[in-house]
Parts: sequence; structure tokens; C-alpha cells
Amino acid sequence: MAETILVLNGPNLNMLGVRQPEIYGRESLDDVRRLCEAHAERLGLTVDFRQSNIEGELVTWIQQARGSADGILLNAGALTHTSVAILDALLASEVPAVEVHLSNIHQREAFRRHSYVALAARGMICGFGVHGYVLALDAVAGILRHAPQR
Ligand code: CA2
Repeated sequence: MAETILVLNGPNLNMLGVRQPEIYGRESLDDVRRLCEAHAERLGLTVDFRQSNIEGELVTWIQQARGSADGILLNAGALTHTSVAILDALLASEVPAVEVHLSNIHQREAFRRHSYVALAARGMICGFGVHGYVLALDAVAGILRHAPQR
């Protein structure tokens, strides 16, 4: 059976393509979902694609990933920079996670440079727009194929 990658999107990412295209691009979150599903199929993976504006819902989904998902691709949005709860959920889940951001968080306001997610993620991809999700799926696939154990 194909391995499942839980693709999680945090607060305000449902607004993609609607506002601030100069920062986040013109594609909608539905476009990103289709991109992930198409690329996952090429990799022989299944994608479970979700978005929430609620921190606790993301925490619950990460907890549930233990035993139900083989990898996590996470764009936690602004919660990246604030949420110890998401960090703790990632550490507890023990599912390999890759962090992704559409924008280059290192070229923006100083507060975006710090990521709690980074303390639990295997790595981070940022600054490549929606293509970053494709790169992150490749990274998860590589982890699962070549280095399944931390
Ligand atoms: O670059 C990213 O992917 C971010 O995770 C996006 C977050 C931001 O807080 C992080 O620092 C970096 C913001 C997501 C909000 O997305 C919007 C998209 C279109 C219009 C309004 C918000």
C-alpha cells in the first residue's frame, strides 16, 4: 500500500491566491493540493491534504499522524513562529516532518526567522513558492526510501 503523507497548512493559507500575490503567488490552496496529489502519485505516495486556522486542530492532526501517516509536510503559517504546542506535537508524533514555506522567511521581518517547527523538522524548504511543496514531497520521499530511521 502507498505510504501516506499528511500535508498540513496553517492559519490564513486558505487565502492563497486571493491576497498578497506579490509575496505568496497567484495559485490557490486548491491548486497546491492538486500539485501535491499529482506529484505524490509520481512518487508512489498518497497525500492527505488539510488546512486549519485553529492551532488545536493542527495539534490534534499531528498527534493522530502517529500510526496513520508515514510523513508530515507542514506549512504552519504564522504558528511556525509562535507555537510550542505544534513543536511538542511533532516531537511526540515521531513521524518524519519536513517544514515548507512559500516565502523566504529569512528575507522578511526578523520575527519570521525563528521557527519552532524547525526544532522538530528534518529540514526546511522556503522561498520557492508553491514549488516548495513539490521539493518537500521529494524530501519526504527520500527520507522514507533511504533513511527511514532518525
Ligand atoms: O511563507 C509562508 O509559507 C508562511 O508560512 C506564510 C505565513 C507567514 O505567517 C509565515 O511567516 C510564512 C502566512 C500565511 C498567510 O497566507 C496568506 C496568503 C494570501 C493572503 C493572505 C495570507
